[in-house]
Amino acid sequence: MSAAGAADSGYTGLEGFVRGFFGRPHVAKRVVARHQKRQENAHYPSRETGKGESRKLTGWAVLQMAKFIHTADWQIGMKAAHVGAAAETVRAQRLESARRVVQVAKEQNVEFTVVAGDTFEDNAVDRVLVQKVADILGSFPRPVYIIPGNHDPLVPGSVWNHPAWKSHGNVYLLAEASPLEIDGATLYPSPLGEKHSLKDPTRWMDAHDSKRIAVGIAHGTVEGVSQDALDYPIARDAATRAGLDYLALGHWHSTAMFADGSGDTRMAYSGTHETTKFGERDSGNVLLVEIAERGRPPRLTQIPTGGFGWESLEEDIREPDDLTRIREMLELKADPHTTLLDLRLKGVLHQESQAELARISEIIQARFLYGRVDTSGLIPRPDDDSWLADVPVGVMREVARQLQRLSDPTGTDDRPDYATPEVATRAMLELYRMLQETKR
Ligand SMILES: [Mn+2]
Repeated sequence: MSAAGAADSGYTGLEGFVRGFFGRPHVAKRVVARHQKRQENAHYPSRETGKGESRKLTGWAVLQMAKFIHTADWQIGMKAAHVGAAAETVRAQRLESARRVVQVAKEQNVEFTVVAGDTFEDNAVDRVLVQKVADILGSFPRPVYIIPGNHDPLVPGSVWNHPAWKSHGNVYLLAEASPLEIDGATLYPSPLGEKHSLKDPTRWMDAHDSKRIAVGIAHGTVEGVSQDALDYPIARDAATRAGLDYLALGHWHSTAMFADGSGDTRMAYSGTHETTKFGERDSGNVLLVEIAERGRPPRLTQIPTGGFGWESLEEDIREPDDLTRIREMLELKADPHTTLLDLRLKGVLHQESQAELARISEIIQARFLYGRVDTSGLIPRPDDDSWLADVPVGVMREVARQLQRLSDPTGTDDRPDYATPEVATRAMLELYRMLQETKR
């Protein structure tokens, strides 16, 4: 692209002005072309330009690039039965975080927002929720582009047939797998029409000849993500293969970015905007996507939107002190009222620790949004040494007998330096725990 040429001379009016501003003729031409196109298309989703010449100039400058929020997997209407009495709060929070996504989009002053599938848990969700989601998306002053995912596929009677989607002029359901020119970019959406498929939803996308910024939107599983069965498989090089500047993905709940051979990241999962369960790492985010111009690698910024923290803790109990340490740690936790806790204890439970265990349970129930304590991995410490009689004869029995002898603080004969009564007692309890586990 040469900057000079016969066509560059004699600019007049708008084009000359823009050219002067940018100092780059090809950019000026593009900006003007887009501006004119916008004038021609009354239905074209347009940006608020504000008042005054300088605001308008800002608007033109922004036209060279695409800046948008990528979100997915809101799973509105999720039952959340796994968190018992907290389920209602957890469900409400998914809407609250959806409002936060719109807030982030406003704060970042993005051109548009993309929802890459599974906005709803399924097509049977309460229609009041459909209206609520439409209203939340409608509160964003610029376009929102949505594709149906495998949870809410585009089928007769789906959530997408609801009149709520006519409530707001800025919300666009992308129902066709074909390129769509929008302000500043061309979208390549891949709406889903069934729950499962072995087809790569990005296969049809081809933006190689496009002069405009090309953004794909798809829902499926990128090759290499662990899964039980193939489900809407997406090639790992899908974005590069299709000539896209960026491929916005949905389906997996953790934020994940996929770099191509040259180290540029042109495809990513935004992850769910609000964590859905324990063990879902790096979720509760949206991605801010900024593409400076066609061909340039996008700049991705992960922005947290989640309201609740889901913490999984697994703790080994060896001494009564261990439970005290855990209680103190829980008492110091910041924001327990927005934290869901999954505490798994394993090891040996000493008789004198019952009270501490009860305290832990009380603190969790009183302060945390939700908590569960799994004590099935705790084995009560034996009352006496009668269990030793059950130890299989042989090496095990010999080890148990030696440990029993060394755990007696009054016995001092031929004790190695490291084998203090405490160490021997711990080892004996460990042996006891292992034997109890093999009996289960
Ligand atoms: Mn999905």
